[in-house]
Amino acid sequence: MLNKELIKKYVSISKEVKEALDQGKPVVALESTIISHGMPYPKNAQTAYECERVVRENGATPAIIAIINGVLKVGLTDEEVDYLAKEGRKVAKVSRRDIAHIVANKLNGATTVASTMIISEMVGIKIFATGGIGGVHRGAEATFDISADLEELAKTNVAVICAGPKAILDLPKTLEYLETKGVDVIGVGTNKLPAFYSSTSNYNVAHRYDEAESLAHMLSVKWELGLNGGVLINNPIPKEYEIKAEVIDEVINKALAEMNDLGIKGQEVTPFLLAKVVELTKGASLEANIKLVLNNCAFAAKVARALNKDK
Ligand code: PSU
Ligand code: MN
Repeated sequence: MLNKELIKKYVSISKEVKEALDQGKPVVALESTIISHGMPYPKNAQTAYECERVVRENGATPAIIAIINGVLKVGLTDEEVDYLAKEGRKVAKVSRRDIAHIVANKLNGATTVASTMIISEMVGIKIFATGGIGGVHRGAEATFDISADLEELAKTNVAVICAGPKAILDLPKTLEYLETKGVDVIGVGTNKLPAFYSSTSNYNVAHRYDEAESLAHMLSVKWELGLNGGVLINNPIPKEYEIKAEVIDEVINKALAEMNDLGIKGQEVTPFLLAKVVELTKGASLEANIKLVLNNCAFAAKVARALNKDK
């Protein structure tokens, strides 16, 4: 955590989140790249509000994180959410490497999983819900495209609840990377790694947990033992909303081929592929994405509550 002086200097925590943190109540962090770069307007704004509602409904306080005019914001106003949603991909996508630049120059930025974890840790938030994380991209042996999210999971003490790495990535390579870095990969109610749009895949998670309570207890033990780093908690999309692997794989292969033809690289890769998959599925992937994020928000709130009780 940052000390009080530095929090004052760089961070602005909303009244609701500050009260919850001061009183030791459960808080769930939410990222903002998913708003600006992960979904189109106006579904992105609606989904952000829904996420906040679902976290509250499940007994925790939501804290959407972003950088506004160079200030690290924890808990956004509706106007700030609307701004990030409307501006979309014009807002800078901020990962670890970009934070100092955006803050020093008083700019705006949407935070990725990596930077949302960093800012969560600065203020003492342990639980973070999102849709999907970045990982090792297909073809990484040639491009070296490995998301900074994985490195962050290796060192920052925040548990990330997602629906699994999506099939735009190389799943087995992502798992190998996480294993090397000492990141536990949990399946919620499953031994198989969920694959974002699909509830399952052919790959095994490291450990399975069926309840928020036992999972929260494991997190307490990990951090009490000084085993720094995050945990990747993979919560499968509910079956009624999933898109079968065979269907989504074909779409992803088309999107990847188009990406390679256009020569898209670096930070643009993930937003391009997400938007392309939405277009090719005529919006079906977006609906699945929204459902799985809300499902993760509900589970994250339960884990945050259980973690507070376990202390
Ligand atoms: N996966 C999704 N939706 C998203 C992202 C990933 O299903 O919006 C975003 C997250 O913010 C994640 C980032 O941290 O993309 C990863 O980008 P990159 O692969 O460039 O590290
Ligand atoms: Mn990348």
